[in-house]
Amino acid sequence: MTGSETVLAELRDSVLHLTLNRPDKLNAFTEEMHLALRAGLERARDEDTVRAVLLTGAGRGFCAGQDLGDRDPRRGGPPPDLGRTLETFYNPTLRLIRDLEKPVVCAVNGVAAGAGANIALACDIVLAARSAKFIQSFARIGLVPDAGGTWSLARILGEPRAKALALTAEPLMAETAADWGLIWKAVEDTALMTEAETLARSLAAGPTLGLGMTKRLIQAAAGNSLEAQLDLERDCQQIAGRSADYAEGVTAFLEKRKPVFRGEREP
Ligand code: LHQ
Repeated sequence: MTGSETVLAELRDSVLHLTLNRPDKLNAFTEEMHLALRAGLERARDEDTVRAVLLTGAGRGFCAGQDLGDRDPRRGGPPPDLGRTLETFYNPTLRLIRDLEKPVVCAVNGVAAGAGANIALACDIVLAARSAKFIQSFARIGLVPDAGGTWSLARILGEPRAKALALTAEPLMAETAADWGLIWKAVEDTALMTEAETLARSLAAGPTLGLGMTKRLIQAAAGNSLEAQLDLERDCQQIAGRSADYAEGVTAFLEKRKPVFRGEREP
């Protein structure tokens, strides 16, 4: 196990497990924690031995967003520059998750509030414990949703549900989030980690180059015309078709056996 105490990092079966670890504060973000999570994601980006990421939280919560004790207004002084906080701490993390060409599984083990909810929603496959809830809590404290929340909520849910969640800050239970297509699925609390680990392990044993480009393609789709997307699919497939994992996948199919993918990042 490596990483600062506020984010635990452990590589097992090619899956980098990143666990937000301030359970007594429902894993609310401090600056130290931001940097530790970023270091974990950069490791996932840079090390070929990492072929998938599993993000979760320690204790009864997933993440309660920014640590509100960090900027106690009762201490006085000039108001904080939260735009700078976002640019310095949150936005790099969001970009790392989205740009990482490896699958990122998120196991939402309990409440996910504020930026904590939106970091979860930025991940590629989100599983949540049935008891978990997602709260766009920003309206309760006079802020706007951040960490990509307005982007993902509007895109995934459409304006009516996105606006209602953000304007009311009402909790959304995991099962409804799954019914609405906001997450992949809600699972029994006791089954969450086993199911998330099995999924992450199986993705980590997959054709990493192809999976990474699949993620890139799907993310590009909303901003592309059909023409542009067809071009991008062609270019990615050309690369995938030259990979050792493609040759192995076809050979294994013809030999009626399970493929053994090596997950090389270059064809
Ligand atoms: C917390 C927190 C927390 C500190 C629970 N901070 N201690 C970006 C740019 C820069 C600045 C501003 O923000 C942002 C993005 C954001 O994320 S803004 C949104 C920030 N988050 C929130 O507003 C959520 C605040 N938390 C809550 O509403 C509740 O704690 C929820 C609904 C998450 C959970 O409620 P409960 O299950 O009833 O737990 P609790 O409230 O009793 O919390 C347990 C402990 O965790 C407690 O500490 P204590 O020492 O009293 O036991 C809380 O104070 C602490 N905690 N969230 N964000």
